[in-house]
Amino acid sequence: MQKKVAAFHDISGFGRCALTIALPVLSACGLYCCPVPSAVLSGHTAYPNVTFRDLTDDIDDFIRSWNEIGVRLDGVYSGYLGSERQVRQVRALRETCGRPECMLIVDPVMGDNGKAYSIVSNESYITAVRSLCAGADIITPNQTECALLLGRAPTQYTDSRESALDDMKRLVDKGAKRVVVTGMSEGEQLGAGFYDGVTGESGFIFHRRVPAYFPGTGDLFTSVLTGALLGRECCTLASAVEKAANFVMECADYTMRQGTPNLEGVQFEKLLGRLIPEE
Ligand code: PXL
Repeated sequence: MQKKVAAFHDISGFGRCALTIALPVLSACGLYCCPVPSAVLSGHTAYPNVTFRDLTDDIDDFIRSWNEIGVRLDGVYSGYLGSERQVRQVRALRETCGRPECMLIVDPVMGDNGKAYSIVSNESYITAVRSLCAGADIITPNQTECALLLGRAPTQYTDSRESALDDMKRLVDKGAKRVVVTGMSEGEQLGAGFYDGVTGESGFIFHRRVPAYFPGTGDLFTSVLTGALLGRECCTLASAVEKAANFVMECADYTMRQGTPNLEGVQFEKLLGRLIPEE
């Protein structure tokens, strides 16, 4: 049976991120991706003066309608959330429309490169995201978000494996079952660490650093990770992290060679075929 995963993210008209990445990527991985649009923007927030329409008021009815239709989900994957109430709606979606084994994958989108996004303007938003992460099967913070989740300043992180593993264990102690930390640097390499609080397995995956910054790579990473874990070939956390990290690196490398503006995000379209599972 094909698995169904709800993608609870915004839709931004320009600049690849959120739903414009999650939908094609999860489909390529063979999943039926059902979007829950948290907000509609004209572009992602790295562009100036974008329009933003918050859809929080629609989501309770959206969930009620899915329940009536009989939607039963194998996964709920949340990313950029436009309001504190939406953080609670993610949990309500899983409780209402999830199968008992429904996997909750939370990307606690709150910032990058030591800076918090403007949505993280108050402590109660961070508190709500922490509580969502505490009930998640997998969380995928970058280093900045990891610091915010643990109550530190967004700049307070180091790239040492020891401190990253320590942070991941602390996030598991707070309730998340598995943690993947992205955006780690090691010499000339970039990579991710993972800690599985269920099996105790941990590790780090590093690859060549593409010397450019593109928005939306966190969304691409977690979409591929979700697709790998819930897709037909259903792999281990280590191999899912490796697949996601390599795919993001390949897309960034391809985009740099094409020379398109970094703010448009990475060109993943022509590489999507690599994600399609064999029949
Ligand atoms: O990539 C995360 C993201 C998602 N959605 C919106 C964003 C961002 C990051 O800036 O602005 C609207």
